[in-house]
Amino acid sequence: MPTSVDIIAARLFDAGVRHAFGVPGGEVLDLIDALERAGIRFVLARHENAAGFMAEGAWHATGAPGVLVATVGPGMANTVNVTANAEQDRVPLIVMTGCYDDATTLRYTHQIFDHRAVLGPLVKASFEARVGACDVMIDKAVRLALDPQPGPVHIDIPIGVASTEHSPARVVPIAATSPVVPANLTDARARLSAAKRPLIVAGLDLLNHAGAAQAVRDLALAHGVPVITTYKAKGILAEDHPLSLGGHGLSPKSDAIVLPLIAQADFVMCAGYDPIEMRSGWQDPWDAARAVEFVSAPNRQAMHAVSQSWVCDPGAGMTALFDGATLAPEWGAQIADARAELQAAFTPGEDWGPAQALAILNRMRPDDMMVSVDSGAHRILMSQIWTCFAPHTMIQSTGLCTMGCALPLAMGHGLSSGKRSLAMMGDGCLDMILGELATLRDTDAPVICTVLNDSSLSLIELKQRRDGKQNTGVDFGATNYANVATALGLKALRATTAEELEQAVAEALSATGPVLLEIVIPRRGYDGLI
Ligand SMILES: Cc1ncc(C[n+]2csc(CCOP(=O)(O)OP(=O)(O)O)c2C)c(N)n1
Repeated sequence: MPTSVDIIAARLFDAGVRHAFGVPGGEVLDLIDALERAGIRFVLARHENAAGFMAEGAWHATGAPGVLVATVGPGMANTVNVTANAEQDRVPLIVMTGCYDDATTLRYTHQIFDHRAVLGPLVKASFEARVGACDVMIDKAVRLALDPQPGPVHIDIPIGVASTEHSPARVVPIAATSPVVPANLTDARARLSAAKRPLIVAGLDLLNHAGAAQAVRDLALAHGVPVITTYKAKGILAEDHPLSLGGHGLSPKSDAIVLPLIAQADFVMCAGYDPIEMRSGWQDPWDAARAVEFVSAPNRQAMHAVSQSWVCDPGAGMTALFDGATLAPEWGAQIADARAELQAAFTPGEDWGPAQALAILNRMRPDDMMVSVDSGAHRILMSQIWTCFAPHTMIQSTGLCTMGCALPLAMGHGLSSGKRSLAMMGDGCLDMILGELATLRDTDAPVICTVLNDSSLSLIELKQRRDGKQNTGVDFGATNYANVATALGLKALRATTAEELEQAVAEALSATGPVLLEIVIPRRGYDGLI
């Protein structure tokens, strides 16, 4: 007879899960044991938050929900940031925490607080595992996490429930929902056909529906419609294509080029566009009368307005909208001009600094290499400089914008896909999760962990200086990250000039195991760049 955790583990395996990430405690040992028995490898991280990002990386690689395991009390408390991230960044993360049985909590208080109340506001649902219904619960958790817009689900597993044997209650899993083709498209179709300057604004919802990104790309190419994406949707149309205007959302410098263009569009089609990624400059970027949208979840935000909004698979919605369309866009040279302006705005100057470093990496890495990027000035610059040739090739925290995500994202991705990936971090971000370099060593994940070392929280320092405030709490002492990595037993490379970086990148790319690549850049190097 299986135990509760055997049932949970078997159902997660059926859902495609092959890795779970976390930090153990006595309260989750049964669960970890069951996961391993079911064929789900448990990966020990150094912090639960990083483990959650590894789980997200695994989801990006496989499409199966991410699984994070944390123990009672402090372990659970460490999951808050990554659970908030999963809510903001639409990640199907299943957070499983160990807890005490009801009878125990009536008198025992050590490490005990209400896990479900803590995570409640952040998750789609929080379950407590019950004997006799674990299969029903885990099926619900998987479906809720994945459909229709992904998000986190929490499961608290009391110790006594975990080890209780019982037979499964229900074998048939809950069916995934099928795409719905929207109706009432007559007016929008007429407006599309009459449009002279149509524009597609593509967002992250497109990535979560099978074939949707490809459908929108094919429509744009077939009808000659230019595409702007958010950072998460970068690569839906290869960014070297003449119709691609690249990814946007956080750079005032790039916004100054694309927002005026959007204002001139006479028909804006928002395809899976979720403004949770966008900075405040993206409030009302178009005239509502000239815009329509296809979204996974009802538009309850007030960042932008549209004349018609359909809740559906945005790929199916866009395909239905274009059905029978004959377009003759008349953008003239405007798109090519905007592309040239964007290119010029983010082409590095002569001086050694972050733009030059990122441009070298962008030029030398393989086109299909998955890259993750952390939060800070480096992320904004990289999102503008990096050329994505396909969707899902650049991952980052774009809703919550939390620090400390890039290395674990790349590790989870690399461990699941077996493919070499690149993590790009600021030094403040790496400092936050330095212990995960030990996880990188232990897992042997095929990751090049790159750190831009300028001894500063540059994004915040820039804002502080711009606002005329005193320099405080943003600069810190110099760390030699290559030495740290060497001490941990990792292969380490260090570059302080463009020439050294070219050599280091070539060496890092030819290695197979994990590498730490430290790039030393001057402080205040982001001035004027983003
Ligand atoms: C967990 C968390 N704490 C604080 C912030 C605010 N914040 C955003 S970017 C940033 C600086 C990041 O510094 P670094 O990693 O050195 O990157 P840089 O800005 O220098 O590129 C800070 C503190 C955040 N986004 N997340």
